[in-house]
Amino acid sequence: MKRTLVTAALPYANGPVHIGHLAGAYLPSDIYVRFMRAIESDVKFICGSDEHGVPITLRARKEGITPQQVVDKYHGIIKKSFEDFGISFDIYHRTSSPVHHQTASVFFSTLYDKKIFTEETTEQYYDEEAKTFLADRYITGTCPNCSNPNAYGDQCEKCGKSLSPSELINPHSQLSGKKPILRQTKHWYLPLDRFQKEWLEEWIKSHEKDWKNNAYGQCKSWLDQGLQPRAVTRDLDWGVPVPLKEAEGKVLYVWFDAPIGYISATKALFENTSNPEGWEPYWKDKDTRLLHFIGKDNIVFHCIIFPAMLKAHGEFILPENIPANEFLNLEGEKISTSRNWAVWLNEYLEEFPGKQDVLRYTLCATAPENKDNDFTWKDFQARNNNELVAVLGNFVNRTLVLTQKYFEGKVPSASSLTNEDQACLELIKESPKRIEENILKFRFRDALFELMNLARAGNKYLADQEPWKIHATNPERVATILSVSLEITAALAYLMEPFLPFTAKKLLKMLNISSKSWKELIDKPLLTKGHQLAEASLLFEKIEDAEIQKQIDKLAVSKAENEARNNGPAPAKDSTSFDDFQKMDIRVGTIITAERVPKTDKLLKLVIDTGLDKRTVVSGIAADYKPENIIGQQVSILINLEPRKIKGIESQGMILMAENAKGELAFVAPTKSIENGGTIR
Ligand code: B3M
Ligand code: ZN
Repeated sequence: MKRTLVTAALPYANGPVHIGHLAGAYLPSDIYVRFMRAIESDVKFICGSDEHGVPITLRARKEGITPQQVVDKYHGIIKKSFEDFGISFDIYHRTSSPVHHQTASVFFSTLYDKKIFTEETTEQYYDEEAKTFLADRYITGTCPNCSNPNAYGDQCEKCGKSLSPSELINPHSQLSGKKPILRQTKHWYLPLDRFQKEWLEEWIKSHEKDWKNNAYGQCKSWLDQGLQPRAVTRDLDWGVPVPLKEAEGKVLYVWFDAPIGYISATKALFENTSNPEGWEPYWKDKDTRLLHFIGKDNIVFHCIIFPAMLKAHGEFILPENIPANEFLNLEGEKISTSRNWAVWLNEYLEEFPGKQDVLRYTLCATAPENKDNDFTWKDFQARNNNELVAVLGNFVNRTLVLTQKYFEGKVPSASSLTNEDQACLELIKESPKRIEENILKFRFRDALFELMNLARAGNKYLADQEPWKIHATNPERVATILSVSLEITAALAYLMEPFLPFTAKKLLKMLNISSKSWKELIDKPLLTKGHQLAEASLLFEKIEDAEIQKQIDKLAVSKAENEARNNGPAPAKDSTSFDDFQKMDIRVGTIITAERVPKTDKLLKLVIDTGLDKRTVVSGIAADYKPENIIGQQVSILINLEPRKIKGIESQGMILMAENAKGELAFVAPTKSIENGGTIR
């Protein structure tokens, strides 16, 4: 293989990253790349923040800041988490950068000039109040497939079906909450239907054997249903502007620009070097292997849509493989940002400082490679205590401490070798091959298992040979045993690097050696006789029950908070006396005039006939009711509330409203007509 370009999915810069992200795309790709570097293969590792798309603009609205402020904030947090966990990108770029805007814009123009796109004017949902079209997540409604009432315009997160806004039942705007109207707008489409017949179907079928089942299976089902033209532009104001005069106010669809982000990041990597064109072979030379590491929710974009774009463009190679992982659950439940059901990488490091490798180890050992998998804190603890501490750490520590004790930390020389000694030395030569074979097939769990197998073999060897028992009688044999153990230790230091880079560094330092190409591990001994080792310290520490319980309790709090927020009604208030209740004078009234209070979103000025008088009330119901629709509506009005000035208007009372958890309001009115002035008690 001449050259490899590895990409990891660009995370949306709308929140920090959690263990599901790490296990899905970033840890496997990092292990792969570190391995490639260890065998001295030409590899570049590309990632960056995906800074466009509706999730970002929605987040900005929610936090009351601009989209740029959102992406600046989260780009920094995400970048730091990746660095902290040793995810060794050659570049972590961002799609709000000028290089990216330019690259994406030119990419679109190239396809446009080649007359690839079809153009279509269709009716799209439009929010009259917010004066904007409602793309993707700006619109929600009921899923036609599973009846989930909170499906998005682009996807139902409950059943996973990909949707278009027009398929939603009872759609409403995320901006105003209103039912949107249909309005005409023109967009540009990638003719996937045409590509399917011309080459795409055949190309995907040619990968039946080498792609993982999830990627191949999802593609197959899309192809079986027949691909449809796909719009690559949107009516939004955040994104890469469509470079056409007639497309003012439109931007590229985020899934059109984001994968181009891989290209612009590769460009940026070479930008200020002596070889600014150096990026091109990584994207254009057919001897380059392009690999996209992703989570399963991104499969169609990387297996169908992006390859279609690359091929249509004409200058680029297509991906060779798309190693997609399934999902990682947490304590038996789907990881969820909105429910705060996650282990955030930044928070993990606060609670377990210096223990990046423990998480890397656990996530690799339980990686959701072929099916969804579960992360539990108990398993995390067990993997640390029973595997990292008791096997790997214990073996290394005993070897180093005994060498210090018996040989003043100098590597002793081996004399005649027993079968057991030889078996260990054989395994040292076998292990890199077995690890390599698994990594190249994207089987990272198996690769890690082979690494631990070597540690396990070393641990058993030492326990069986018991050098501490024969030191007085047979020092020569002890020298041999420790020299074999040290060879295993050195091999572990090199071989663990892709998986446990922080520990590898520590161990290399203790062994007083520097890292080495794996090619050199095969023939020569790794340590020379008489080599002086440095001071030893423990590689791993036991994690106590109390630390784990703290994490479990933290999740229990998230769960309780969610239940209170989502499912249950507000908790009951303290009791009140009947007398206090009797003090309130609540009457039936009728709205006789209604108008909006200028310069406010929510307020209406109402005049109510209370049967006793006609009085003015200012009420915060404008999001739910239009003034012209509520004239004549009977209401319940608290008439003896002290008058208050609201926006300069004296409000003489308060009308009663029912409210649900989403904040939607409804009048509380008699179910048959009662004269104005009737009492409510
Ligand atoms: N940002 C979706 C995601 O984070 C998207 C990936 C883009 S990769 C080009 O799942
Ligand atoms: Zn659904």
